[in-house]
Order: sequence, then structure tokens, then C-alpha cells
Amino acid sequence: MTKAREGFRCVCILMYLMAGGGVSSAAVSASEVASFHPDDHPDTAALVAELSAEGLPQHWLHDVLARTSYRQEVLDAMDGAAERRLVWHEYRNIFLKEERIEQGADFMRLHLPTLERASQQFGVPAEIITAIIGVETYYGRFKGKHPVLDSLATLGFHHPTRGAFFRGELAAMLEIAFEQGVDPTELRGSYAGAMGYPQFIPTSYQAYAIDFDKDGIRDLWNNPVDAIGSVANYFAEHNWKAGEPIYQQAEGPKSPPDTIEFNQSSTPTLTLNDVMEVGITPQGQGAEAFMSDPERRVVPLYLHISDVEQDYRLGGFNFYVIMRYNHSHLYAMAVTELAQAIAEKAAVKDAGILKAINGDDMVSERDVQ
Ligand SMILES: [Ca+2]
Repeated sequence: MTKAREGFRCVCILMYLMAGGGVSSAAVSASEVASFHPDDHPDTAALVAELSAEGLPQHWLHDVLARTSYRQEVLDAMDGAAERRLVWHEYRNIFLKEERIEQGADFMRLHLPTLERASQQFGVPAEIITAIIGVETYYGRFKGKHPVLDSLATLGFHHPTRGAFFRGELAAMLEIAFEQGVDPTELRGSYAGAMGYPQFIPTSYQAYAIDFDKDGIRDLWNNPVDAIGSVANYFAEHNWKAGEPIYQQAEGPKSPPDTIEFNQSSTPTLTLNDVMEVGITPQGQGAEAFMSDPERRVVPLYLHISDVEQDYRLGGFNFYVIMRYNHSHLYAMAVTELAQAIAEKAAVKDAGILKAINGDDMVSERDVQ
């Protein structure tokens, strides 16, 4: 899987939030887009030939693509999404709302045995898995309403610059649908083709989805158990390091040094020593442990915590791994902070239940916060 493919994995919700007012860059005539029917459309005919050579039934492909529709709004939404850039405190406000934290704690409690099994098997904390599903789809509540087949065909054959990428996703989606025995015309997701609880794009679905409840189907559309296992597997396959810190608070010069780059989603090359040399040092809880490995790779972060204040942080390798899910330091930080908040909230709720069961107030909320 290429970085480009991964990078597009799941920006759907943010795109949705940012969309609006986009100007279409793909001027497409009505006659050109009237149909994706393979009898009328050389590109879909070529796709049918390609996939049937790989073993998918030709009549099935032909029938599916004959029922596929062009959707201009998908191209418009893609344009709109690229136009705005949020800073950290704006982005944080979208995802760190009390209701999302509460529901994350509920999701964790509801699926605790599954989350613990995934955490043990893959080394990824339960709250990180929960937060990913919380950021992507509000714990499965909003999995996207766009017909994925229409979206991917529209983007695959009409996106001005990324057609080849989306054509690959369309092919992968058809393969998955056939393999899982579902009708591709029924599948819903983001307008960029991300599907199910964890919003995997089809090539990620193929590569990383697992059948975590062993019922014979890799079902990320409707099965939270498979979704939990698949998110954990995705991180494990991207070399999540169990027990390693995700990020560390830091302090540094009033203005960020211009000799190093901040907020990068590429493979980290700087070591902790490198950033300490330009005056950025770990501070606060965990600083000592973080500094125990001066050669550790770090992602230097410089974040707007308000309109006028900035904060230094140092992402560790696991911060980079979260950015393999979505190539954005804001996304990775939101997932991390949401995970922390969910874990704290779940602990509070557990304490409340213990108190109710035990009939005493040995455990106060203050104790577990
Ligand atoms: Ca399953």
C-alpha cells in the first residue's frame, strides 16, 4: 500500500465538516456522465475486463456498474474540503466535546471484553481504539450516507488529479463486496469511499480488516467487534510500540526555531537530542521517562492552544503511527486527547458503579481523575 493511498484513508468526517462553498474543478459534460454502463463507457468496460480476468464474474460486474450513477456533489465536496485549514484549538473543539467523551466511555464499557482482547493481542490501548472509532463515526452512529459505488466511480473516472487512486479504490471495493457477498450498490460511506465503523477505504479494508469474532465475515459495516479488532490490527501492522508514550509536553523558545520543521506527518527523522539542541525540552509528567532515550525519534509539534497562545509538544513514534491512519498531526492529537478523556471518564463511571454496588463512598471521583 502506498502512502498516498493511506493518506486518503479517512479524512471523510473532517471533509464533511469543512465542506461547503466548494467550486467544481471538474468540468464534465452531461453526455459524458450520463451513465457508467459498461456498454457506453469505455473506462468501466476496461474495469470489467480487468476484474473479470482476476476471477470476478463478468455478468455481476456488468450488472453492478450498469446501476452506478455519476454524482457531481462528490467532486464539489472534494474541492471544498481542501480549502480550509484549522488550527489546533479549533480542531480540538470539534472532537473533544463532552458528549463524545461520555459516549466513548459508554462504548468502552459496552465492548470492554473485546477491547481488552484486542489490546492484549495487538498492544494498542483500548481507549485509543475507542477514540479512533469515536472521531471517525461517533462510535458507529454516522458511518456515511453516500453510495460508495457512485462516489468511487465518479472520483475514479472524473477526478481531475486523483482518478487513478480512486479507480484503484473502486476496484478494491468491488472485490470486497463480492468476497463478502454484499451488494455494492447498497454500501454507504463517506463521499471519498471510506466505510464502516472505522472508515476504512477499500484498499485498507482489504489489507487490514480482520474477522475478530470469527463468524467467517470481515464486517466493518455493522459489526463493532470486527471493527475493534481491525483498528488494532491496522496500528499493529503500522508498528505500534506497546507501552511507548504517544507524546510529551515540552517547553521551548518564544518563537519556534526555524532550523527544524514542526507538525510534519512524514517519517520522523529528528531525535530527542536534535530538538533539545535547539532548545525544546520535555517537561511535566513523564518528562524523565521520555528523556531516558535521547535517541528516540520525535515529531516536533507547535500548536495553537488559543488564538494567541502556542504550545510545544513532542510526538513519539506512536504519534507517527496514528498519523498513518490519517496524515494529520491535528487528527493524531485529537485522537490522543479524546482517548485520555475517555479513559478518565470510564474510570469515573466504573468508580460510580463500584460505589453503588458496594454501598460506600470509598472511591470518590476525585480519586480516579
Ligand atoms: Ca466477523
